[in-house]
Amino acid sequence: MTNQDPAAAQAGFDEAFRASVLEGLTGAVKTADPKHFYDAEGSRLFDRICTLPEYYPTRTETAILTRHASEMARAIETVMQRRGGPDGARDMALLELGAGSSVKVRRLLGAMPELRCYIPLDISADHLAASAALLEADHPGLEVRPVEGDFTGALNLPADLEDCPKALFFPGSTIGNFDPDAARDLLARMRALKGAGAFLIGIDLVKDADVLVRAYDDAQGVTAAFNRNLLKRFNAELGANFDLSSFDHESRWNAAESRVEMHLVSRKRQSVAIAGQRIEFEAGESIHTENSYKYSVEGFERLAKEAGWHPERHWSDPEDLFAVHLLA
Ligand code: AVI
Repeated sequence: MTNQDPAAAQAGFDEAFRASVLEGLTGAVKTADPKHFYDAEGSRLFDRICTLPEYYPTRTETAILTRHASEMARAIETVMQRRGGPDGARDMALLELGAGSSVKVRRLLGAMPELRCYIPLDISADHLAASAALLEADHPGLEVRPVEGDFTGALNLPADLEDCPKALFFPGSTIGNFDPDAARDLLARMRALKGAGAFLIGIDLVKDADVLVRAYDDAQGVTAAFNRNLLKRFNAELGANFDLSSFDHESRWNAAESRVEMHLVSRKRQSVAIAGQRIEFEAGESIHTENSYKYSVEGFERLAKEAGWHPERHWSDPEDLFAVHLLA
C-alpha cells in the first residue's frame, strides 16, 4: 500500500480509502473491503436490512437474548466469580464490541441490576454519545463509559478501565464477516485482554442454502442497494464513473467455505475510471464484496478453543437459526 500519493491528495481523495479500494480492484480476483459499506447511507441501509423479513439474524438473536437474559446474566456472573472471586463479578464492567446504538445490550442490562459499568465501544462517536445518555437515564446506578475505537485494532481503553474485570459482549454475528483465521485472531486478542473473563458472542448457524441466500438478497432490494452503495461511494469519493445499473447484486452460498458471499457482477465488458486509473471488467466478472461465515455450534466451539477460550454453554432458538455462545 502507498503511504501518500500527492496526486490523490491533491484530488481530495482519502488516501487510506483510495489505496484500499484500488488494492481490492486491481487484484487477480476483484474484491472490496466490507468495512467500506458503512458510510452514513450504508449504515442506514444496514439498519433497514436488520428489519427485513428475510434477514432472520437480528430478530432471532434479539429473541434469544430476551428469552434467556436472566440465565445469561447468572452464567456470566458465575464465570466472573470463578475467575476473580466475589470481586470478579461485583466489580466487573460489561464491554460491548461494535456497540452501535446499544439496542441488544438492553436485554442483558435489564437482567444485571448490580452491574456498575457498561463500556460501549464503537467507531462512530455519534452513535455512542446519544445512546449513552439514554442508557444512564434508564439504568440509574449504571455508569456508561463510551469508548470510540475499532475492535480490529488496539482497544485503547481509558487507564482506569484497563485492569478491571470484564465480561465481553459481541452480538450480531459480526465475527462472521472475518475469515476463520482473522476470527480466531480476534478471539485470541480478546482472550488476552486484561481482565477479560467471560465472552458472550452471537454466531449465525449453518442452515438451508435457500434461507441463507435470501437473507442476503431480499425481495425489496434493500441488500442490493446496500451492496451497490459501495459503487456510489467510489463515484462520490474517488471520482469513479461506475454505472450502477450495469452491476447485478448476487448472493451465493459457498458450501465448501461455509459462507454466504455477496458479489457485484458486471453485466457486460466495460472499463471504469477510478482515482486516475482504469479497471477493466469482463461480462460476468464480479467484485467480491463480502463474506458472511456460518458455523455449526461445534465448529464455532472448536474455533473458540483454538483461540484459548473454554466454551461454557450456548443458547439458540427453536429453529436453530442462530446461537449465542458463552465462552470463559
Ligand atoms: C454485519 N454483518 C454481521 C452482516 C452479515 O449478516 O454478515 C452484514 C450484512 N451484509 C448483508 N446483509 C447483512
